[in-house]
Amino acid sequence: MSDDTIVAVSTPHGVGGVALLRLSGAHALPLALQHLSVEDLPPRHAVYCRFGELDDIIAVYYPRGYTGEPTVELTCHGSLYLQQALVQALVDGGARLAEPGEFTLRAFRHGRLNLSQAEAVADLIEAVTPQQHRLAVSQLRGGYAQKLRELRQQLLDLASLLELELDFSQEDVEFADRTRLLSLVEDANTQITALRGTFHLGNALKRGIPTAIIGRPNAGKSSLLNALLADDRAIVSPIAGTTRDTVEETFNIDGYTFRLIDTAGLHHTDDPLENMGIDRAIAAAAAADIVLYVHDATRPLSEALDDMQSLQEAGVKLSDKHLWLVLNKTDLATSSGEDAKQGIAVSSRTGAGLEHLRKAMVEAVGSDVGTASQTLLTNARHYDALGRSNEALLHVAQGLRDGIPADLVAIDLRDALYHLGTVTGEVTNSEVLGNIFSRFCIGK
Ligand SMILES: Nc1nc2c(ncn2[C@@H]2O[C@H](COP(=O)(O)OP(=O)(O)OP(=O)(O)O)[C@@H](O)[C@H]2O)c(=O)[nH]1
Ligand SMILES: [Mg+2]
Repeated sequence: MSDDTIVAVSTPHGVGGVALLRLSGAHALPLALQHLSVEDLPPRHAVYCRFGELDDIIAVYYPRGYTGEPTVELTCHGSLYLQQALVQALVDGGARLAEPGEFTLRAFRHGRLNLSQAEAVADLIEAVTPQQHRLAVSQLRGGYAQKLRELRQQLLDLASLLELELDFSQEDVEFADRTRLLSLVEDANTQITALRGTFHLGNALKRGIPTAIIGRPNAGKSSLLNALLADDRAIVSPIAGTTRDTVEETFNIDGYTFRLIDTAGLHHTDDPLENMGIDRAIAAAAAADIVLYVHDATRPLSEALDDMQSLQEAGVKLSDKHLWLVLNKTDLATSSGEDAKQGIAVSSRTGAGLEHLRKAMVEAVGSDVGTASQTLLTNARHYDALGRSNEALLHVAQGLRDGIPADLVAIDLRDALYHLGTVTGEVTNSEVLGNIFSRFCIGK
């Protein structure tokens, strides 16, 4: 591990009222003092002083800062010139420019954060909605990491007992209670499966709830997209078949992010290009959590019902989704009372009914979140690692039931422990660390 002292600007790149430079490492304090108009910096006190001839600044020294190392934070005026000049002066004095995420990497190496918490820091910085923020904070506060660590420890104890038996292989002893091991493995698997089950929702909340807008050509799908976004995002025209490819855009309502996907109109055609678009529309509906089926209210409702039927036949499980029939163009046609009961009546042109639709979308997600467990898995790397450990544990359980030799069971158990450990960072390798910390910006 390097004991370099690293430096970077931690505020966003650009001009600001002020900018914050962070200097971290064994020599942070003497390196900073080389340039400051004061003799010393008392720990954790804001000191107003001069940085060379460059600027009047505020300096704060932390014996154990965010990184777990001596850290000096310098707040200067926010011009790009000053930011550059201060960093350069510190580099000339012996500091090194920090790599992306290196401050957080050091925090992890010094045990200030576990790996899933370090990842949560990245999520926290990226959060733009209250929901994304809440998820990141829950992970940062420990979330499921603690639970996984306990689970891993119990399994680790049993793995050690199992491996001890191998040293006595001549003597036919069993240190590890097989019944207890099996029930622990099964319990671990249940917990891991439950946690993995929250990933779909967790990920949707983080990246935007996939919401497909489908329907016949000219029904007003693109108009609805534009109306919901309050933006001219997609081309709208009276020509049927205007939208050929899928058009995606995210927007936020009440703290939730939705990923709206406008699609090509569903109909039978020989045009290969149009058919490609229709295939994409069906795929979008299949992958969506919410499907808005847009129906032109001036047309017979049977068209919509036929389409739902075709979608089911194409393998889209509509029953798994929040599916709404959106009766559009109600400014032209007052749909019969019966029709209106079956769907949400809107007009993309006048905006009528859109508020009702937005509310329904938020309520649907809210109810999903309400029924989900407290901790939601939002991290694809964790999802993958837990899947691998799940698989290995299934082998362990099977092996125990079949009474296969301890050394074989131990191999699967070690495999499961390895993957569990990668989530919280008890097990690391440089590839995993590289992937995680390269997501950060410089200065974090
Ligand atoms: N009066 C009225 N016209 C609408 C409404 N919504 C859409 N239209 C019109 O209907 C026509 C088709 O609208 P689009 O949004 O392009 O329809 P689409 O479903 O995306 O059509 P394709 O991309 O061809 O599948 C346009 O001329 C729109 O102006 C509405 O609520 N009221
Ligand atoms: Mg369109």
